Amino acid sequence: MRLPSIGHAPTIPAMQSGTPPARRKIIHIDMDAFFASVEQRDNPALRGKPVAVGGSALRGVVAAASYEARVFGVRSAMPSVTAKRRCPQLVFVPPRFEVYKSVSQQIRQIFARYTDLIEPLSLDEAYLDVTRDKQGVGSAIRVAQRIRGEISAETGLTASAGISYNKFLAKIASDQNKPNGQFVVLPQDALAFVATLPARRFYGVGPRTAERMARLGIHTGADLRAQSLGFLQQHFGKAAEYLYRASRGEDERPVRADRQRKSIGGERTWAQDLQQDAELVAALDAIIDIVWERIARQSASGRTLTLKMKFADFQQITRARSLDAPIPDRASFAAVAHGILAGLLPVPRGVRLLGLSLSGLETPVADAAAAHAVAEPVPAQYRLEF
Ligand code: DCP
Ligand code: MG
Repeated sequence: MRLPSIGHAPTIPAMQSGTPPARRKIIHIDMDAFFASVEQRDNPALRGKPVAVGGSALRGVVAAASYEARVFGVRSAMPSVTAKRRCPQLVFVPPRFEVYKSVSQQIRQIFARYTDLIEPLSLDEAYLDVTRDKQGVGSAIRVAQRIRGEISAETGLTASAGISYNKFLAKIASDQNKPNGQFVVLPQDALAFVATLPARRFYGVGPRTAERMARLGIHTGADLRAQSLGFLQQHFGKAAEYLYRASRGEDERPVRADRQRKSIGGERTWAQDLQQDAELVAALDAIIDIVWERIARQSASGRTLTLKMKFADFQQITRARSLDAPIPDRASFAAVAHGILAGLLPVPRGVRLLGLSLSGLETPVADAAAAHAVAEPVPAQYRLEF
């Protein structure tokens, strides 16, 4: 056989072998009907019922739909009126972001038992590189099973997982056996798997691109793979290279741990534009209260404070000040904020929005490993068994 099976074979360049190179073991984890499942977990009266998280607080849009609601065609991002029409008995529940965030932290702690290479995509989704898992489990399939088991035991919620040798395939795979399932795309099966995928499932292919593809006779991964790079460039511009490679089961993007430490902040738009110095100083005090409360709650500390100001004509400016050491307390935080504002007074025209954010955050101890984790190259002779 010309193509040795993976596990016995060193990495073979894809172009020569026709089998994509397997250098990594990637898991994509995605919680099932996340917000809706949290609400059903915490309120037994909602279990078994069609539930939509959303409503007035999200301007009448469904953020998440329980699986019972999806049977009726209710989907996330759908206007609530449409959802209600499709499913008159639909129960709307307002979102509780603090709870979703804390569940998100819980699942990230579970991931961290197995790898430091964790790249969260949103509250309920992450890529993990488990080429070398911390527990020495050795099998990505087993790691995924264990993670899902621990999520279920510790949060009472279910997750689905996709397992493969790159991000593209792992992400698609996690949808394959949803909810509460997992699916592996082995290197030797990847081309056949990709060939059958509808073009829509490729990242970045929205309804409009899919339509254009259909007009060119491209409906599946196999159709995409049949095109030359030049043809794809001519029709899809910058996306061409990605489509060309993905349709061959290739995606070299590494899992990036802890991409960008987020800032903590807040802002407010006032009903009437503020112009007087005293009004602006008072408004800033209100923002300081809001933002410092958030900082204190998360025990965050950071060195850079940024003030954002949006004028009546929507022009926006930001001014930042960085200290040598983390801002130690509320009084210093307020002093720095007022110092920045003072430099902007008097304002040339009315101000509709003021915001503050703290960045340059110190890495929490629990995340220290992640901040430095990088995917190491895997030696060619490394046995990659999923
Ligand atoms: N979300 C949102 N607005 C959107 C999409 C999602 O607020 N337009 C929120 C609600 C979801 C959560 O993010 O519960 C996760 O999004 P997913 O796309 O993963 O959807 P679900 O987890 O709800 O469902 P699935 O089981 O398909 O993953
Ligand atoms: Mg999800």
